[in-house]
Amino acid sequence: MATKKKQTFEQLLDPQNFDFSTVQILDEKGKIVNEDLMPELSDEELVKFMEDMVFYREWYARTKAFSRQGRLGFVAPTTGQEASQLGTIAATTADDIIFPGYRDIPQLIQHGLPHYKAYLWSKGHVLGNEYPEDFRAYPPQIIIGAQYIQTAGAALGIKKNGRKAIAMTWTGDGGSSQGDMYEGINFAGAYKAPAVFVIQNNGWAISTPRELQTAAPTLAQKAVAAGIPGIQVDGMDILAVYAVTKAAREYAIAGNGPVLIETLCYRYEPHSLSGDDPKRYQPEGVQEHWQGLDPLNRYRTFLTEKGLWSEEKEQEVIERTKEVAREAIKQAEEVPQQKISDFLKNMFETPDQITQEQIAYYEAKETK
Ligand SMILES: Cc1ncc(C[n+]2csc(CCOP(=O)(O)OP(=O)(O)O)c2C)c(N)n1
Ligand SMILES: [Mg+2]
Repeated sequence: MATKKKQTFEQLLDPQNFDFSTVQILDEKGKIVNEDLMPELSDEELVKFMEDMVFYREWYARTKAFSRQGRLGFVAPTTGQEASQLGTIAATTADDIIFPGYRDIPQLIQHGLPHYKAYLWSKGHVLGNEYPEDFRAYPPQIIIGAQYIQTAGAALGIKKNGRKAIAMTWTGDGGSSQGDMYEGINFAGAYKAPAVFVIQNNGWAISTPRELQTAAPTLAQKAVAAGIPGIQVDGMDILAVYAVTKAAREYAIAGNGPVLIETLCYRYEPHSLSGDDPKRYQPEGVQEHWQGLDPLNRYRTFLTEKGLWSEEKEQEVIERTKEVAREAIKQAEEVPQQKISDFLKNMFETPDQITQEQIAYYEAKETK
């Protein structure tokens, strides 16, 4: 998968670089294969990556169990995408504004969203979308690709305010076919707005394979037409994802404009827990292929060989995660159920006539 050619960040961040071979630092066997791009990280920081990946694999397992018990609403599986999600968000700071998609709940929580709010959002509760004033994030976007436009605008705002920060967003391989994605990167490129655009290419948009999204050999090369750098990275390698995103952030903050990053990854589970069956649209053997590239397995080998990880440590993280998830669902369930009228009141700042009529109708019903 990875290139054997020597890569430097200078070359990768050159808008005229038309070599989109995959950046990899840690291979599937847990060996460092690209020492030159290795980020400078302390042992604690290296361990934190593993803790985070173990945490979100277990968090998803808990979330799935709550969903199966009928206690949640919409849930988009994240298993398999840990390195892609956590490596990108790890390169941001609290000053950056993030625009996640519906699958990007881990990034939101890492950025500061209280865990129980993630569950309120899943339940469709309006309070799941209500964030503290100083929390620089937008609720998960459902309209595929729309977050790219919002990110371009927010990044221009950051530039105009002279802040040293970026706006960052994620969409999928499916989202990379949407007009919004092209408009977003084009606008941000023209205004040299400090944005980092991520395409998490997990191979499918529900049941539509990546091959039917575009004839382009990579999604990273879509950056070329916008005149901005595009980088394809092994999305199962947290070190590479982090290193590339960090370099992109620095490039954007230095005033050079946005960067597009494609992370090659895979989701082990269905598109959502609402019913699709990947066996009906994914060829046999695909799951096994990607399991051989698993982000946790390779990183566990790497850390264990360095004497920084053990089974006991992993078990500790899993137990802590179960506790956090139990507390989060409890807190979410303690929040009074939302009334239909409250939901409608949140549709518009000034409700139109039809919405006003509906609010009156439901208020009358609710007071009976
Ligand atoms: C504009 C728009 N069109 C269609 C949909 C329905 N839809 C929801 S998820 C999805 C697939 C998106 O796939 P991808 O961008 O690859 O992200 P992934 O779910 O694989 O992470 C579609 C078509 C939508 N939400 N918004
Ligand atoms: Mg996809």
